[in-house]
Amino acid sequence: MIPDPRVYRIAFSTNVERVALALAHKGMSAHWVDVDPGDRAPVERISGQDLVPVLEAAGGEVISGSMAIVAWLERRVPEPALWPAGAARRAEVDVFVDWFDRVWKVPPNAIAAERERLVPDTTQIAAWSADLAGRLAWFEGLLDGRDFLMGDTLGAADVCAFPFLRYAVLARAPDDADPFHAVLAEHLQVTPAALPRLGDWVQRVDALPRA
Ligand SMILES: N[C@@H](CCC(=O)N[C@@H](CS)C(=O)NCC(=O)O)C(=O)O
Repeated sequence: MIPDPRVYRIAFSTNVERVALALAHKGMSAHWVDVDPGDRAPVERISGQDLVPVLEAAGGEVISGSMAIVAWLERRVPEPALWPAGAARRAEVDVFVDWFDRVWKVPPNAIAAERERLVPDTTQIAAWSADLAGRLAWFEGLLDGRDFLMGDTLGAADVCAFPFLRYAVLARAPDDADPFHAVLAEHLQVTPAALPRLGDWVQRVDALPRA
């Protein structure tokens, strides 16, 4: 086991929740550093960029990017594993993570940005929303015959996707004013009858601990 790292966070952050889930899975905690969303100076000083999460290891190593942090944790604390054994299965999970961050996240980010414009393009928003709705069935498919997205136990794919897909099922915290989360809540609609496995998976992952 390694010493608990220092992790910079802001409240309600989806990407921070990935790290909190992964740390707890490894039986670890964190020395959390709460950052003022309006003053990213401490994050910039330590990592050279202004997004959270940022992990600072006991030895001084600094990692930014939530899934880079989760992969770093996996290398330092291999058990209990978050990636499956075997190069082919591990690569499948890496492909999922890359798709999620580079493709799945595009429409909700685009909708959030469009809503900031003076006159949002509602046709374009509807198209992005349809992309999101259409992809929900893929998660339902991934959960056919297993409890987690890429296997029978919590893995990196679940850690990656849950903090975003949770908004399809779980209510937002009353004091969560993040406009990106409002987009997720509005545009990810899961009726339990239509996507029952996805709904159950959200509840299953939500019941797990966070660091
Ligand atoms: N690719 C980065 C994205 C990090 C990111 O977007 N973090 C958000 C919080 S979830 C952030 O710091 N946003 C800036 C802000 O809210 O002002 C990761 O995976 O960690």
